[in-house]
Amino acid sequence: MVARVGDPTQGRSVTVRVDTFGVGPAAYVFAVTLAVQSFHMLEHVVQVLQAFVFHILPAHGILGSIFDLEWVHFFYNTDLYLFLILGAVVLVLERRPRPRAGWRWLGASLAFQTYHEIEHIVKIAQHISTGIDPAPGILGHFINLIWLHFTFNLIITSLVAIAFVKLGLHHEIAPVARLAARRVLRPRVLLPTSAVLAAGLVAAVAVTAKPPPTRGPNLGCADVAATSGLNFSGEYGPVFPALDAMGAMMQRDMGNGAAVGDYNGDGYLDVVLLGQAGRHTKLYRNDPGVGNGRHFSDVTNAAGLGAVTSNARVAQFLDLTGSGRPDLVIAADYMPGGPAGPSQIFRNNGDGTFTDVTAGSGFDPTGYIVGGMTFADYDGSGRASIWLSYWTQELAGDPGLMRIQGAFPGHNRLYENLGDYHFKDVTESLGISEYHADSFTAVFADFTGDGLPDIYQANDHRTDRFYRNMGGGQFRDDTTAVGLTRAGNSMGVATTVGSGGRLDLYVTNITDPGGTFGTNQGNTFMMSSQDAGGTLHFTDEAASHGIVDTAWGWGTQFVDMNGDGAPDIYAVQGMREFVGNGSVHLENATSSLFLNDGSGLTFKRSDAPGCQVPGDQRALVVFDFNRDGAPDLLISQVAGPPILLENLISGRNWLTVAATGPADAGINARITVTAGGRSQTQIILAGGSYLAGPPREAYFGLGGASAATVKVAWANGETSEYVNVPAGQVLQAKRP
Ligand SMILES: [Ca+2]
Ligand SMILES: [Ca+2]
Ligand SMILES: [Ca+2]
Ligand SMILES: [Ca+2]
Repeated sequence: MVARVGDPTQGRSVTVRVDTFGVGPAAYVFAVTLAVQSFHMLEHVVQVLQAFVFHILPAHGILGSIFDLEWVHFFYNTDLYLFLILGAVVLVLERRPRPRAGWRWLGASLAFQTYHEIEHIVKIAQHISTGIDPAPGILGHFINLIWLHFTFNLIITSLVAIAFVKLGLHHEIAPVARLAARRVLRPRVLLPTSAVLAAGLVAAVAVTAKPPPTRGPNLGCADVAATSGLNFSGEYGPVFPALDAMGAMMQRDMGNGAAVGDYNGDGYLDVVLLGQAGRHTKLYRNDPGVGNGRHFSDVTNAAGLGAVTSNARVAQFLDLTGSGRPDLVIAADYMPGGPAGPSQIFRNNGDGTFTDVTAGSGFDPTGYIVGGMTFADYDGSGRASIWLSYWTQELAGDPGLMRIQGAFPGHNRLYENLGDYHFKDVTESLGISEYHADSFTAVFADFTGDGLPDIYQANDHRTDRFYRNMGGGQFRDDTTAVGLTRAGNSMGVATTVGSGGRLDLYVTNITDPGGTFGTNQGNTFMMSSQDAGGTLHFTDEAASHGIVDTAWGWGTQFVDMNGDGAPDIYAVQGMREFVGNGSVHLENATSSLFLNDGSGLTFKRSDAPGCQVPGDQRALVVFDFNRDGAPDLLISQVAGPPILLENLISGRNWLTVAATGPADAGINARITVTAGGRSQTQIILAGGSYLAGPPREAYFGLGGASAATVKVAWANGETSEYVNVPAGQVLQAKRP
């Protein structure tokens, strides 16, 4: 029907197409707008329920569980914006009299939604350029994003609804609505419609309310630290008396690590958790538990470790002398006259006890804060030497200087292992200047492919450094040559074997989009390449892989959590005392699990129940504590208990390869497992992550394959091969 309508006071009229009920297009546009926005509002109710009732973070709403959440937000809001503009245009074209109040409410809706749209344009730009999810937009720097989204949408929904009514459009649409209601409310329509809606709601709830993690075919994690006997409480201890308030906070909060190794040779990995000054470092023996479970027994005193009350930062189980038994090396913050004892070396006596052999060993590091400890046979002696790194509170921007005087004493050191528990500080003869800045984790492995382990040193406030092993006990600072130019906040380091068999690095940093803390440059994924002349080069590709943001990141490791043969990434986070209420992003952060899409090009944050957990986390050690093949995660916390995330996935095929041999010959062994037409390579490190003492074994998910071929290229150049190795076991690869 075509009707002539118009404003009689203007003395003119226009033609508007209205339908049989006399309803103009504007009314339909606004009705559809409100319907879509009502669903949008429901999404935000679901998101609030997920976050604050079910404690699922990041809360994804309904469509966000299927699509990229940032794009879902962006499209919803852009749709709403376009609908509102369209509605306003159609209203103008209709030139029918509308109450002024209606136009005012419509104006308010448009103004508010314009700002809302600006926020989402900023958010999507942040998301695209940095990969941050959720990107904070503008106000998200200051207010919890979930409540912000909810409030914005509540306001805009209300404004549009009021405008709809004030414009009188609800009167126009009422006859259609009544007719529709009469048709729909008939039993033969109503019943199936209700059934469909109810099914939809149930489906939405099923998506939202994830069941608690249970053992089964889908990935899930459960913290079993307390129930498995790891009754450790990481408590604050006294700090060095001379420290100012900031220095004291740093020393309290940099974290205390964890180490894993089978000290008693029963095939199960035992755990050392490190304490602060005056608090006990503890050894937990991995014993049989109820059923097929495991139980950690505190054997600290029985093992002769009861007197370890240093401010112990990082430890490793390591066979220093070739006895065939892992000794224990503990690096501690230490200065003569300080509140606690020095770093220590404990000989494994082979009867379940350790003896302190530090005195006269030459292992006498002083300084604080110990930021990392790693081992490698750098000089072909057949023994693993010790690289120690120190964080010295050097905050001034001064990248040109090699020698920098920080507020704390200490500099990075190399202790050569002379055998028989004797060491020599050879730092000054390495050919690289003593580096004195803010060093954290180091990786001591062969990056260049010449068989000589090099050193990648992650640094806070300055560029990471790369020391190339030139042979003959000499290193060369190739930092600039390999392209390390960024001064960020590097802390933890994970390694993976990338293209060409070279090591790539994932380095955790501080990501705080509000800019309050750290440089906010995000994590780096340093992909290595090598030119024809063998020159190594690193390029950061974190953004394109979707792995920039793990909040205030610390320990990290590549680990195939879902057993599909593609290495995933786990990273822990925290800095609670220092952050306080200063950053919504950091306060709400959890640990991160990024699942590999199988190509290695894209990682997507996992929403597997129980696998991403809150806390004030520091060290991460990956190990299979219960020998079901699925790697589990040990996480130390500051001023809190450890977390032991048991990997609950079952029904997958796994193979564990333990690399052993005289004097921990497995360090830097390159293990390649081929199964089902797919090859995976891992390198055994004695270091990496952050404040971590990892076991000398690697965990391989075999997907559907039931057997594998295993090749081991040992650090000394020898090789071993094992064919037709059935899945579901620990292969003890021993260097010949
Ligand atoms: Ca054991
Ligand atoms: Ca090398
Ligand atoms: Ca995987
Ligand atoms: Ca396990």
